[in-house]
Amino acid sequence: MAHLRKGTLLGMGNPLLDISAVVEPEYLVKHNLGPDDAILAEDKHKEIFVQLQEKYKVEYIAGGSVQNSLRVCQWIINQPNVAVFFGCVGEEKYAKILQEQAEKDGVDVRYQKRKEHETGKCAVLVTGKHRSLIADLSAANHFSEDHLKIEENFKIMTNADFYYVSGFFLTVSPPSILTFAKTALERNKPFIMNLSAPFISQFFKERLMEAMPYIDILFGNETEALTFATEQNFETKNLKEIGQKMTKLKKLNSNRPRVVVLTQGHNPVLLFENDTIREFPVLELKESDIVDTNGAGDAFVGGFLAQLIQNNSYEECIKCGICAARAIIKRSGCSVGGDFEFS
Ligand code: 26A
Repeated sequence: MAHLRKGTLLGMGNPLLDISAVVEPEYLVKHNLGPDDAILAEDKHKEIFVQLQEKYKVEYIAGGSVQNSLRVCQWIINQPNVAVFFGCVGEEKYAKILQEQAEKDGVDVRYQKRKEHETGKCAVLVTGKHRSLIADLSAANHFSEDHLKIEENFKIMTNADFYYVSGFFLTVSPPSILTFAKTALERNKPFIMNLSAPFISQFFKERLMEAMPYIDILFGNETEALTFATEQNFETKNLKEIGQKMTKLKKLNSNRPRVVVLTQGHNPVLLFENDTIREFPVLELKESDIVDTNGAGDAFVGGFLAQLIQNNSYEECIKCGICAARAIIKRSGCSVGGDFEFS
């Protein structure tokens, strides 16, 4: 593999500690949760965090969508500090655990720290192949744009070649996202985003559409794409039409077309570029190989980015994304380690 420069890829998002447990489907019903939700915790969800730790066998795993993707990307390229991460944590032991984990996996972590807030956490309720995510952002929600103005961070930001932010982060700091987006545009570098969850397209629509003209590469899964289409009055439920319409939304950097990548579980991944649609098959995993699907989407992005930052073709990016997602589904949460086999 070619040598990659440190700081090539810069990501920004919510660093979260995942508290994961297998629960019975009735537990989801009781709390009015869907099997594949990804939501922000409200007061009524606070008891879930207590109950999980008291009544279930929990695992504590480094999480947070963008941080997961960067850890997977680092795992694949296997050269430390090519990916840098910005996000906000507290100052207790959970912040240390997250930082140590991400650094062990090779990510150059540059956290903003807020000692008056706890590090964010995410309840991961696993039922069979499904996982329901309830995020209590806490410190992550207090990320501020000041972090990007610190000289060292500013240097990192103005030297990166690829910029990646989750849609989730639209709930936290839209000004920071726009700063990333504008920096990418000025420097003619790809600005990459993820729809992250249906609630982003529903309840953070204006913020999402403010970022949209800057987006060079957009990721989403089928439910996120369908929700986006409904919210934008696309008047179609056909994923192929939706993806094409997404590529045609206003775009500021005319040097390259917007590329849209839509995943749909074990159905083919769709790649939209100019007026072409390409489909990439996904081999369904054996039931017995599935541990949990927590982090599968993030791993897909991590695998994709690992090839993209080496300037490999989109075909290669998607194949590596599929391979990374498969590997993560066979493990608990988004945990990396050992050799990555790209076949
Ligand atoms: C703002 N929200 C809801 C979130 C998240 C999130 N990461 C950032 N912001 N909700 C869940 N996650 C993370 O998604 C991963 C699985 O894709 C979880 O921490 C989990 O590791």
